[in-house]
Amino acid sequence: MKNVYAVDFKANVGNYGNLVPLETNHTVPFSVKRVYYIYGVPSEMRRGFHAHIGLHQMLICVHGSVKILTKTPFEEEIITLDSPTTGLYIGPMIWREMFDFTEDAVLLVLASEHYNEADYIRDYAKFEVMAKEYFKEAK
Ligand code: T46
Repeated sequence: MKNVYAVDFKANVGNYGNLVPLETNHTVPFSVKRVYYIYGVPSEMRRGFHAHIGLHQMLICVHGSVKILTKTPFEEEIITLDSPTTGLYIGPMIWREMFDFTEDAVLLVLASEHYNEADYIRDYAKFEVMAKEYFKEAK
């Protein structure tokens, strides 16, 4: 779907273990200004429920698994992230919800900007109006 896609990262696999390099403006399609990770999420908990106005992010479940719902007013998708070699790029104006975290899940996120609450759209009705306009113009 628009502004969302999965990326396969190449792992250096050796008998001494595996290594996955991530390079900004290359395998990660933006410059990274912030990194955070989410873990210890109870299995019945759902997080997210927002979109971003301008932020670009790459989500990687480096341990365990989690499902990610991405949504615009026109389409929606659910992807399971369960590999440290898979990234999910999420660009601007995408509603996201994260759920079904396994107990051992660690969701690593690379972000293009520093934390800024003003970039969040946390009201779905407001998101729908803004996203309809955004995707009409982005056609
Ligand atoms: C996103 C999904 C995938 C900070 O202080 N700094 C930060 O960099 C972040 C990301 C959050 N916070 C604070 C703000 C809240 O008080 O941490 C608390 C939890 O954040 P939030 O409820 O936004 O967490 P999620 O899991 O719903 O969403 C997060 C990101 O905020 C969001 O950008 O796309 O993960």
